[in-house]
Amino acid sequence: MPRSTRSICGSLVLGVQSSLAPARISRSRPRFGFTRTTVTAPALFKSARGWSSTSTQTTGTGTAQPRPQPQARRLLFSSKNMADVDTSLHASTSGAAAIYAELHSAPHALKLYGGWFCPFVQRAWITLHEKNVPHQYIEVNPYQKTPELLRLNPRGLVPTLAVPVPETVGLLSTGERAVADGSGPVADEEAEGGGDGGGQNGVGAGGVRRKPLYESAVICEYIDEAYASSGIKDARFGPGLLPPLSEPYARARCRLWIDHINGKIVPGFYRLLQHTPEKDGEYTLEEARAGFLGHIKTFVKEMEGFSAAEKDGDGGGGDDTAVERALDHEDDGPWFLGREFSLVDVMLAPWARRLFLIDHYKPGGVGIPAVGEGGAEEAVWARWRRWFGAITSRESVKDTWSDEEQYIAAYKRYAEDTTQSEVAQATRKRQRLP
Ligand SMILES: N[C@@H](CCC(=O)N[C@@H](CS)C(=O)NCC(=O)O)C(=O)O
Repeated sequence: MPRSTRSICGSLVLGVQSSLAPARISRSRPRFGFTRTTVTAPALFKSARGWSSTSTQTTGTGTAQPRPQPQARRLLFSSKNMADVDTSLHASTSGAAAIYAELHSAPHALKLYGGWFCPFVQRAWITLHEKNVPHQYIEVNPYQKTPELLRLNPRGLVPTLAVPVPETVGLLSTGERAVADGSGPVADEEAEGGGDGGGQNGVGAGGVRRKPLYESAVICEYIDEAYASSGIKDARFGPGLLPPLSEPYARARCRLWIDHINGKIVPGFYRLLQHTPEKDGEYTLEEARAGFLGHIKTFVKEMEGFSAAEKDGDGGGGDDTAVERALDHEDDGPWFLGREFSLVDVMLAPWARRLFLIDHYKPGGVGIPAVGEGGAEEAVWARWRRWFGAITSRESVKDTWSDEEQYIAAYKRYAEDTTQSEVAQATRKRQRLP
């Protein structure tokens, strides 16, 4: 049976607006024709320490940028000499993501340290949303490499998850136990002004111990396993995002295609986005685009509803019957596994959502053909469009998405290949992504 889509944010928007007493939600039409939604509430600006977003300046892109406070300026040149294009990123979420972040801004034993712009973070955020897991979202700028972030994650990357340690649960009262297993809010050390939950093996003043976890794919699997509902009477958390343990092959196959996303599609995305004319001697934009589209097509042919007969052909066949067959699976659901939404969909969602950046910045765009223009591969692209439409309409994806103009400003440094992010450096050197 298809799973019902839960809307956490959608159903809470009105409540949020009224509960944010000082909040103001305004809309304006900026450049690029996108509608900008800005939520202005002190609580929203819980950003990296030493980074006060209440003081802003306007850049050439028309995007309000935080003016670094003295402490932040020192940090700019501390652990890693990151380019200004990285350290001066917009400091906080906006649009729907700002509302979702505000809903999860109260201190909680389970903490997600993230950056609004980061697709790896969005994976973890989508998973928390899908599973309906209570947590605290803390916005940080990973290019600042604060001691707090490095203490939790020596790689200095987001997402980083601070996980309540189960061993302490037995020491807690019933209410605190609910908190430590992530099912309720906590008045812990955050209320005293603490920030990182005690770091590795640290004990907060509230007595909750936490351990860090990082790597988005690992975090998502952890959340899925740790917050599994234990039966029909315990439906606190959303459905599992991998096939059941009784289907080991199906689980392994999901991991196989997650590996394809991580090892082929995601690197192909950055290779295409970071292409500049100066690189033509090394590889052309056309080659980068063809490589990326090739990885997408390989993936689409593995989707449920793309038949074996079509897979055998070079692209599914462009004749009307093949296209109809590819589209004739409406009832089977649009997801990689058909009706079941899974971690495979989660893993690709953030980059699918960011494809418009390639259209925005690169001549010729992503190159995915419009309806009816896929030629011999129309059936493949028809199946892709069905998945793409579904994933970009999914509540968890929409609720963790900031205003598009903010992404356009943030990804300019990738499009111009000026960022010193670890992902970009690895892409330049054709190394495995961090
Ligand atoms: N493999 C990591 C990659 C995470 C990652 O690269 N995050 C970026 C933000 S999108 C980051 O923290 N960059 C900081 C840096 O490059 O120094 C994961 O899947 O979590």
